[in-house]
Amino acid sequence: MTSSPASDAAASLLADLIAHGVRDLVLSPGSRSQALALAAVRLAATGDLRVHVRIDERVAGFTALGLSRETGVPAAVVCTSGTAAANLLPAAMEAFHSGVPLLLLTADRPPELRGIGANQATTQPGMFAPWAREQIDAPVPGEGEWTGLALRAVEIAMGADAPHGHAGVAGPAHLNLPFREPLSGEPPALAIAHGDAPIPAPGEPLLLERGPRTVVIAGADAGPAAEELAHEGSWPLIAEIVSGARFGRHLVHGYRALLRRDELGGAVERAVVFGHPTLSREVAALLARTDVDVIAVRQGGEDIDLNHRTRAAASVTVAEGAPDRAWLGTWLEASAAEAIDLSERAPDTEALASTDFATRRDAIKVELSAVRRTLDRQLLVDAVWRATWPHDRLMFGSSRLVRVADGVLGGKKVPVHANRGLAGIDGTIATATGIAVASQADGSPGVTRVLLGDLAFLHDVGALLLPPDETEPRLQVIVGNDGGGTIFDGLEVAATAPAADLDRAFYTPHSVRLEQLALAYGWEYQRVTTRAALEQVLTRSIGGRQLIEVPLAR
Ligand SMILES: Cc1ncc(C[n+]2csc(CCOP(=O)(O)OP(=O)(O)O)c2C)c(N)n1
Ligand SMILES: [Mg+2]
Repeated sequence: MTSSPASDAAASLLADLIAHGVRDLVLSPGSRSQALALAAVRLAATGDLRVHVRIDERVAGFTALGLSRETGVPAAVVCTSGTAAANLLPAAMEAFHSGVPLLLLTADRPPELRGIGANQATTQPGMFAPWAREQIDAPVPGEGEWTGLALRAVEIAMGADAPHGHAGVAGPAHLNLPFREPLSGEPPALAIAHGDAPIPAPGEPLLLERGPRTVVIAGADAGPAAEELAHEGSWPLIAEIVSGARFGRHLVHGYRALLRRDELGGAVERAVVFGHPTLSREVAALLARTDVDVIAVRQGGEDIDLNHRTRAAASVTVAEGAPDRAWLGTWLEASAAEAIDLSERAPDTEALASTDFATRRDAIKVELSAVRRTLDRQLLVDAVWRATWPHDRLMFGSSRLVRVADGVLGGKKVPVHANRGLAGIDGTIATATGIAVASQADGSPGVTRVLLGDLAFLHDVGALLLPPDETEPRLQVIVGNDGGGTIFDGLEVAATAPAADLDRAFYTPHSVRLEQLALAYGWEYQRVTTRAALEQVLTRSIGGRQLIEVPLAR
């Protein structure tokens, strides 16, 4: 075999990516990208890279997004030219808006084959332009150097040079890589130096004076920093279920109702926002108020500025001084009254063991009805929340369940993920497989649970296809199946559309047999209708992939 500039350049590029912290690469098959694919598989065999193969590039893109979400380091995704590359767009958009690092490596035809009707050739340079932090159309191997490309791409993906106040905000970077024949050849010898991804220095923290009546708001991907600030400032914490900050003593229950009250939400003078709030119109309304001083500690690619005078900050600290205990107290008192307890009462063991027949019979009846209680959305999200622990991961789809969970669940320090950058119903399962694989890579015993609706599930059904020779993700996909998109029943359209039109164009009914899908793709399947059965399924130790279907009333 003779050597090829394509293989040499591809192998050095991947070695450089590894040297700059990249650990995961998702690969979709194709001819033009063969040099990259062969180098990747070789690096996987030596343990230098984790390679995940997915035939559908949309699935590949979201899988990479999930890997990046979980590791905080950009995963690379490699595909061939043409529509293959276009399928990476949804994940690229989501990564940009949620501030997740991602490397898009698209193979391309060399320049002389572009724009002349050559097979599988289109305009790829700049194709992710509004969402890629930077795009580089590399020279053809042998004609120009690829040295420096890897470092540049990783730095950009990690948030270097991000515009106006976004230093440290991660996002996608696009390398368009043209290859000329021979597309592969003798694999070059490589020395791999493992390194860490360059983390850009954050900007100066903004000092928050004490005084204004303040709330801390944690939107999607806010992380523990929001809880820390609430603690430091003695301020109430409004934390969405997807924030990763729904815990701690300052957490407020039933925040939507509280924000509507004059003496609480109405009295707010300052709001410090972490992450990207998307789940309630009450928070959006607060952030749109021009009489509220809004400070956004943003972690995604677009500034929050709903009141057109929001200040962006890389981080914040609190000035010395006495906390406003009365303000915090009013919130926590109102919050306590809003807390919801969905747990079953503990069984009455005394009555169950009673020697009096009637007492025992009544106690058994109570127990049986509790065990047989059919599941509704609240009980479903509660059971999943209770079954999930810090070593687990929980991913929400953009179905109704995330809103129900946001409304009723209490505080718990659990790592939560959701694609709330654009709140798409696409890519949920693929993202979760990436999260699962990354979270268990270090031998961690946790389970990744995905809670989503039936349409979100069906949208990403292709993500059930996993290669037989890769590490099995420990994954429970829990589908609340209400036969279509019932979110629309509660939206404006339900009031304007005739019932039949609402059904056909929005609810979009289906009668897909999820069990058969699960079995076709080699997943274990369970259908559960009662709380007791669900608890049992959730807490049983699992070895691999499970689909859990929970029928829900429309
Ligand atoms: C990619 C994409 N397409 C369309 C939408 C609009 N959309 C939002 S929710 C939804 C229906 C979700 O249905 P399901 O997952 O069954 O959840 P349910 O509303 O029934 O709880 C749709 C189509 C979207 N958010 N993303
Ligand atoms: Mg549904």
